[in-house]
Amino acid sequence: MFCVTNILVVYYSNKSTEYIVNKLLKLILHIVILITLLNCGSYKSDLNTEIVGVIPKPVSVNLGNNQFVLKEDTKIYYGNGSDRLKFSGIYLAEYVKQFTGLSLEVLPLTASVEGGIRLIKKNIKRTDEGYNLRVNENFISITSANDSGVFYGVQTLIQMVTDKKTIVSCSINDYPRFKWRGTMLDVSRHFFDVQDIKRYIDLIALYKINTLHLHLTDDQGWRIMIDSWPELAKYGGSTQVGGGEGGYYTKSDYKEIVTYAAERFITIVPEIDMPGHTNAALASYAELNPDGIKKELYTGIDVGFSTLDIDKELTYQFVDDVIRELAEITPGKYIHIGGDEAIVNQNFPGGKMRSELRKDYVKFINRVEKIVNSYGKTMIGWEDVDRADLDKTSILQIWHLNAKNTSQQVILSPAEVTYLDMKYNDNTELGLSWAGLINLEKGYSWDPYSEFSNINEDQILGVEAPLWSETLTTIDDIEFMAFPRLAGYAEIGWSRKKDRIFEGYINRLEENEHFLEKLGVNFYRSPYVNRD
Ligand code: TNX
Repeated sequence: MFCVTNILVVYYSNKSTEYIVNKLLKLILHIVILITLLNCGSYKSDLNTEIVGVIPKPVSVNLGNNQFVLKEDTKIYYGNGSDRLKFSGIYLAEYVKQFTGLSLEVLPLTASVEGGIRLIKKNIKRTDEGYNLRVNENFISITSANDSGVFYGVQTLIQMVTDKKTIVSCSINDYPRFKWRGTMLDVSRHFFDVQDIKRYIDLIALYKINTLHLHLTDDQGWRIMIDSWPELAKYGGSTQVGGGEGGYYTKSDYKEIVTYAAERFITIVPEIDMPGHTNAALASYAELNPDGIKKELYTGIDVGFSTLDIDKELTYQFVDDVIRELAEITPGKYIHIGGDEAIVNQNFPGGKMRSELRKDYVKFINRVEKIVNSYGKTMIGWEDVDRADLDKTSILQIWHLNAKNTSQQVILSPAEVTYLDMKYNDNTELGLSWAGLINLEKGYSWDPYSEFSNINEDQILGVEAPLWSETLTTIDDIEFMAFPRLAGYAEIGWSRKKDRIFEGYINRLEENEHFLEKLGVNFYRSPYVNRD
């Protein structure tokens, strides 16, 4: 300002003092107005999404100054005669019914239609899962190039309805940052039945999560029927942590889960953990054991004591049978083979030492990868499998913040910030704390690119938050540990880095808690959220 004054003084030196002071005052006034306008602009755009209260935060929200009012005779129209759009229409109608009591009819869209809520698939600029949502006083429209985008637009609208019959007029353009937006559920340490899994799928779909990784086998239980090795599920699935009755999915249960998820644009990624974490299999078949003796079933929570016999040909026959049968009932392109914590013991049963194990481990993973590929699937393994000579298609699931360089594609699940089984604080009764406590701020305030700057951005497929179930026995327990943190991980996966501000997220969460309440979710009430 001092500089500007000097220049002006020189410029106007031949004018009267009064004239100069007037000019100066005007200039200052203009500058003040300009700064105020600029500030208002950025504040307003952030406020817009907070008013709308949607999680994950949409890319852009412009609010209008009227509203659409839902009435008993409001219709939902689906375009293109498409069953998938019809499904999205019915989905929306069910939530509107639950929240407002209104029963909206779902009908095909025709040229003569006026008003209503319209779900339309057509060529728009974006070709991914993005969508446009327009609300004005006459109609609501959701448009996308893909069925999935229409479904995501519907999820946004569902969050905007909650219990209101009026929806603020707005124009939302939205699209995801990452392709992989996932969560994992451990159904081995404790078994959760098909109903529980469906409930979890419904909840994660609302936050635009598109991948559910099921950790189907571990030391404590084998949870999927494999016809050629039936004792795996029948005996190996007959208990769980603490000694409960356990359980397993029949193939038809599994297919039901896969279909239910696919309708909601969620891919199921099945995991068979090997060569470690295999006690349930070793207890079911003596011949899988290095010493040929059946193990006892295990109901504790230790890790790192079990292994398949890497030297036996029968082991590879076993792996082939399991992967083949699983691939047959898994339409998604991925099979997760675990591979974690396989060489944690100094002494391998049979007396081999660690260095030799390392070679054995590499040999094992190399063969398993070929088996997975032979059934047309892409292999995923926990980061430990990077020791093998992996094919370039195989994907690593990173579970530590300080991950090494790799040339594979990666999914990020760093335990220190994404493990949903870590306690919120010292008083959280459920959960573990080996990777630290994870409160809402810690879980939210990290970014994939900055945190993993040693990995190229184009190698990062996305983010997945795992929920291990050593301490969880019911769907209520699952909900308590997953929500609201999972909403934050969904936002890390969907929203742009520059739009993610913790305070803004907490403001939206305040609104979103009403939504979770309406859905009867047993979510954790974090002290970050204002509930006055
Ligand atoms: C680590 S992360 C595990 C699991 C445990 C979990 C408990 C990883 C690949 N393995 O076996 O259940 O910690 O938080």
